[in-house]
Amino acid sequence: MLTFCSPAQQTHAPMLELVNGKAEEHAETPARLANMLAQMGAVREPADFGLAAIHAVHDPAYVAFLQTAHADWLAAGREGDAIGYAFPVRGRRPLDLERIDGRLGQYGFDTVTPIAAGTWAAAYGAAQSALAAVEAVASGEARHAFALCRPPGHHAGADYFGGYCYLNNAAIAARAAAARGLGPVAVLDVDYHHGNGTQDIFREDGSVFFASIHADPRTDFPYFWGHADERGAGDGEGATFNQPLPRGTGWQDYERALGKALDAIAAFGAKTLVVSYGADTFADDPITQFALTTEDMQLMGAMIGAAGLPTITVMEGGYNVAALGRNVAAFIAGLESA
Ligand code: SP5
Ligand code: ZN
Repeated sequence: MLTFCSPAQQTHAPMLELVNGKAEEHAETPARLANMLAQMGAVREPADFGLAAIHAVHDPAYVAFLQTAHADWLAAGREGDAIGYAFPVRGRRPLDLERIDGRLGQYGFDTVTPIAAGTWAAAYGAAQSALAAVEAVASGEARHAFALCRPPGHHAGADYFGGYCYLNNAAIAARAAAARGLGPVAVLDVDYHHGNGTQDIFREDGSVFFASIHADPRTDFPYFWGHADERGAGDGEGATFNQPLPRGTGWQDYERALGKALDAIAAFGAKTLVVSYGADTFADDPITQFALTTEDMQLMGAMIGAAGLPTITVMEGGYNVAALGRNVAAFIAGLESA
């Protein structure tokens, strides 16, 4: 598998996340990527494709906020990572705030996504890895390409960060792929958590299909998105397909849902598939509650490969660090076996 990763991606090292009333060690660590790289053969460094493809998805004011947020935090006399503590409820008017705490609240939706000194450089590098994977497929160099993105992206919207995500690598890849003539594009999100950012970005865009299989938001993060009745809006009505599954779901039920997602993607007429792959569906993941095995990751990859579409896979979650590389390798082996 042609695989991309930027060294800049390791400069993001958030210290803590505020969760369940406690400050805990952050789950999205540089060790995750190190473990994946140890299981991967040669990995290529992406070229720099610039900001244009990022601005095709994200509000430039939000991108500018990300670029300076940590420096603004330090300038306000703080130390460590930037974390907001005041968030506007839905429907509050957008304000052009100056104070870093107001800006963190305006652009963020949780307390588990700190902005550290290296966050912007890493998020930018991850987006470039996703764009390099698109370019490899668009140029005909590869049928399948994999971007070892970190930080992940699928919880980030056009103008917000959250869920350990800052730039939406899958959405950036999907838009870039369409612009390179690879459309119609479908995004298949198999991370344990709902890809709320991707859904929001394409909610009213009927040219990109979004299918997600995830833990029921009634019990799991991100809570406010991912319910089965969210089906898109306007021109995008019917181009969003959510399948929330209960905690404890194993391969048998997962496979059925994946079959339905792939059927819907075929019915949409997708020519290219962007996969948001999270290994946090793994039974022994420390922060989630599905029951897939490493062998199931291979079956998942094989089913996706059997859809017969060129794929651009971007890495999302997966927090069992010791098993992460093995799970990714199994998924890739399955994808390539089809
Ligand atoms: C990309 C992705 O998988 N994001 C997931 C974000 C979910 N975070 C919610 C908080 C979960 C509890 N964190 C446990 C902390 C362990 N130190
Ligand atoms: Zn996840």
